[in-house]
Amino acid sequence: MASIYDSEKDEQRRVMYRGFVSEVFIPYMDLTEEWYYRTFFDSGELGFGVSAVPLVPLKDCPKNAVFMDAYFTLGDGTPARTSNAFCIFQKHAGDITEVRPESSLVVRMVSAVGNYDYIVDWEFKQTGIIRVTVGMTGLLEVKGSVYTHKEQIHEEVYGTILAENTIGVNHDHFLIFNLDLDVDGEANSLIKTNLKTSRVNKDISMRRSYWRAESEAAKTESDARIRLGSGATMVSVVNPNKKTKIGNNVGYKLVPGSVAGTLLSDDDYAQIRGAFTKYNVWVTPYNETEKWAGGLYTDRSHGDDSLASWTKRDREIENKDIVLWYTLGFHHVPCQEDFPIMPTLTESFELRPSNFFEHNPTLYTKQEMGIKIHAGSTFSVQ
Ligand SMILES: [Cu+2]
Repeated sequence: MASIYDSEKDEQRRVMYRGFVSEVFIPYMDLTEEWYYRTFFDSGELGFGVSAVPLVPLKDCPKNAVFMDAYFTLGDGTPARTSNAFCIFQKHAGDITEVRPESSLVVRMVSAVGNYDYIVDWEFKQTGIIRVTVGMTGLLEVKGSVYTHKEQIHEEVYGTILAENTIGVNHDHFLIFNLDLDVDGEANSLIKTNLKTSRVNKDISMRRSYWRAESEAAKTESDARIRLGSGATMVSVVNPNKKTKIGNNVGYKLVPGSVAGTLLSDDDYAQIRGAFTKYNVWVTPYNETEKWAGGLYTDRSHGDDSLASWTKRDREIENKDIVLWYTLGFHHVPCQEDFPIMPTLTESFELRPSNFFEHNPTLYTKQEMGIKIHAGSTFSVQ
């Protein structure tokens, strides 16, 4: 749970009940017998949390980090422990915010799933911004080939020749986050803001066009399936029951990072199972059984127990405890520098206060300004 101390109101205000990586979907684009089925669900098939690696002090996390263990259940029901699965530290990156050094609280885990390593940072800033950063590195999934030079290749090889006899196969990385926001309380609504260009009549202004923001609350799940990309659609979660002094609904907006949608067709079996990639944003009413976007038994999934199928019920989502689902994604066409180990590629997104505070909260930052997260213990940034 993440809440932020509002120094003007002198109270802890809730922002997020829970947030986590729900699924990581990596479909490869090779049609051959040995490869066509390689459409990995790193969370549902392999376990994103189970694959968390023990973090090494001073290597994986800085000197001031505190470490926490993780507990999970093995296949036979016995409990198991991963030591140092998380580290939590105050970060002084040398960045500035409003003329003072920025400091933030970072919660980190690293999951080594198959051939890739994912470094996931949840960063809580004094501005109220929650920034989620995913660093990807590791070994490319490559295949052997008879070819030793690009000029020899006159057939579809589904990727790039990276070295002699080695092809790096094209694929996607989609990480879908389950973000159970509780913006200043449980009852929230999704607001879609569309920027629309309007023509201007000559007798009104010297200008011929301008854009205006049109906002509406999503009433049901089908209203909240959103494709991002052009920047003209913005998404925020507001508490419709709470307003600032001057009348705006308190809210948090999603500032997307790398936006990629699926390029596969709806009837492709990989896409039927990974249908949540069809939109970048979905919203569902909170339901404790709906945690895993690819379904509970992902490895046997036919797509009938997944985020895309749940939302077919088109439930009401206005002024309710809602979950925002956001997919961070990119298409990966391998290049030679990715071989044999890919340099870390970093992608991120933000949840950013939007009329949540009366003013820029950092202007009032004193020693007591802080961000509290509850993750078994309580930590705060001073
Ligand atoms: Cu990749």
